[in-house]
Amino acid sequence: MMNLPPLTMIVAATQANGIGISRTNTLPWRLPREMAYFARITSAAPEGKMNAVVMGRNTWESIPEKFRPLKGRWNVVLSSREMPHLIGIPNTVHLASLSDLGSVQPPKPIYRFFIIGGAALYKSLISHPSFDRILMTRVVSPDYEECDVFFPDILESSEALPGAAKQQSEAPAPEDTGKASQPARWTKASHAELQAWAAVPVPEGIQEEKGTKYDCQMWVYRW
Ligand code: FOL
Repeated sequence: MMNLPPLTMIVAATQANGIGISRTNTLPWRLPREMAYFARITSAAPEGKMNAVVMGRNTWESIPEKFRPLKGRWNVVLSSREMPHLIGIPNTVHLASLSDLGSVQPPKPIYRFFIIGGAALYKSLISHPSFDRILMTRVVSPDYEECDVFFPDILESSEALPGAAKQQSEAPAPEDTGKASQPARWTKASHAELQAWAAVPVPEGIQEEKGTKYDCQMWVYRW
């Protein structure tokens, strides 16, 4: 049996959490350097190990055929539907649920599990006990108002707190006792912490590609 290690969601989202366009089943933008960052960070693993990229059916179908399966990574496609066309594709497995991971053997020991979307899969894993990290590329501008697929509201309450990035959300209110009134525990890591965790180059500060501005962030759930 395979014991589930920590789960990291990776996503690029607008400030309104827009991540995609349903009609075309595509990302709202084409950002080659941002995509290269996605490929780099999801691929980086120590010698003898590999990472898993876990995705839903729509996300699998959205990846251009020439990039499928995502190379150098174990591609895990979750869907309750049958996906007979996935049988025999190297480094690729179809499962009905993450809890079925124990019934399959990865090509190499898995170093990290990256949840790469889409919206339905992200939403289904919000309360998963092993989910504790989000690599969020925040698309600052433009707004991409054509988005109609959204990342769930996980960080909103944390972002709204003054000094969320400085982890001041840890400080409880004076008369605060019960768990229900605990402050948000999602805290934004520093660039240095993201860089150290990634072990590959991470763009620092606001990036710009073809008029789109974005910021590569890491958020961690701290107990
Ligand atoms: N996270 C981030 N930060 N950016 C994204 O674009 C992103 N996209 C998805 C999930 N998390 C993300 C899901 N969509 C490919 C295409 C779509 C996709 C994820 C990956 C893809 O083709 N990736 C290739 C690189 C292709 C290239 O270099 O243009 C890969 O090898 O990873």
